[in-house]
This record gives sequence, structure tokens and C-alpha cells, in this order.
Amino acid sequence: KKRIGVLISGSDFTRDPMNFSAAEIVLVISNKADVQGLTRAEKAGIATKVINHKNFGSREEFDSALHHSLVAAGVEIVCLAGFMRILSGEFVRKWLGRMLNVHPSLLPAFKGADAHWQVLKAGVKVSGCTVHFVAEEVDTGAIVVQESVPVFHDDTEETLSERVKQREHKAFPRALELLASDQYVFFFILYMITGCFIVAGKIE
Ligand code: 3YE
Repeated sequence: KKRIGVLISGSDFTRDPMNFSAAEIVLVISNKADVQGLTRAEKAGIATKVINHKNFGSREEFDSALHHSLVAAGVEIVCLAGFMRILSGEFVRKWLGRMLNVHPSLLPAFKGADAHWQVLKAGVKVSGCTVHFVAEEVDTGAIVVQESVPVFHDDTEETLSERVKQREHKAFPRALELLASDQYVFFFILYMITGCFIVAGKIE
């Protein structure tokens, strides 16, 4: 089994994403103390750690502390689940092809921190979530899995986010399963060479 490290900033960690066959979560790191995600991880018997970015002088020093904790725990794949920090180029390069993020929109539409607000403002009728490899430029990495949800006329950011979150909890394990079972290595290498995911559709 591949050893997974999860980075969080809040409550986006549930038991659901843990039903993998090819992977096991060995460490959950939060950059904020006392968040619900940490409590959930502890209840599930997973090691947790708080690394507060405010205790570091620079982004690089914070990222370096993250990296050392992940390596010390023998982590092979990193998942960002509601983690709200932009990662430095150096950190991204160290985990390139081995780090996934879940974003609450159908990328490449509605990048950024307030995706649901942008979706409602644009009036689109379909939204969803995207699990993608983490590249240096935020929300631009190669897409691994997407799931869609309807947007209703009376949706608020809260109701939409709740609907999308349920899909995230399905999409993330699917993406992880692909990556952890090494089915994705070939496609990722092809992506690095060609710059596009021309064959991604064939894999499912
Ligand atoms: N870093 C890189 N590439 C990516 N982090 C995430 C995805 C991703 C990544 O694809 N290089 C909002 C972050 C956006 C923001 O501006 N954060 C601030 C701090 C705000 C806070 O602490 O509340 C910052 O300076 O980092 C994960 C998702 C990032 C979401």
C-alpha cells in the first residue's frame, strides 16, 4: 500500500475518503490548530500534526517543515484536502506527480479561493469538483478526475458547497486509487512530454 499524507486547514477530512485498497493515510497535517479535520483523523487512529505557518518567517521555511514531516512519516503521495496555502515552487517540484489537490469547481473554470461565489455570479447551471496534480501555478495542474453537480436557482455558497463536497469525497479516493496503483505514472509522463492530457479519457 502507498503511504498517503493529507494536508488540511479545516474540516475537509472525513472517514469516507479512507476506503482505498491501494493506499493508506498515515499522517494528517493541519496548518491550523483545533480544526475538525484533526479530531476526525484522531478518531480514525491516524497520526496528526499541527504545523502553523505563522510560526515561520517565510513560505519556504513553512514548506520545508511540511516536507520534513512528510518524509519522516514515509509519505509517498500528498493530498491537499481543503488546504488553503499556496505551496512554493520548491515544495511543488519535490512532490511533482505525487501530489493531488481537490478544487471545488470544474477546472479550468473558476480557479481561486472563492470558486462557489464565482460560479453563482456567472449563473452557470453545472458545477462540480476537480482533482488535479499540483503544479506550481495554482489550480492549473493536470486533471485526474472530475465530478459534476447541478446548480439550482436558489443555491447559496453554503448549499452549493455542501453538494460539491459530497462529490469531492467520491472523486478524491478515485483519483488516489488511480495514482496509488501506478496506473497513472505512464499518463503523467506523457503529460510532462506533450503538455496535455490527450489520453486521460482512456483510463476510466
Ligand atoms: N499551491 C500551488 N499549486 C496549486 N495550493 C493549493 C493548490 C495549489 C497550491 O495548485 N503551488 C488561497 C490559496 C488558494 C490563498 O491565497 N492563501 C494564502 C493564505 C490564506 C490563509 O492562510 O487563509 C496564501 O498566502 O497561501 C491548495 C489550495 C490553495 C487555495
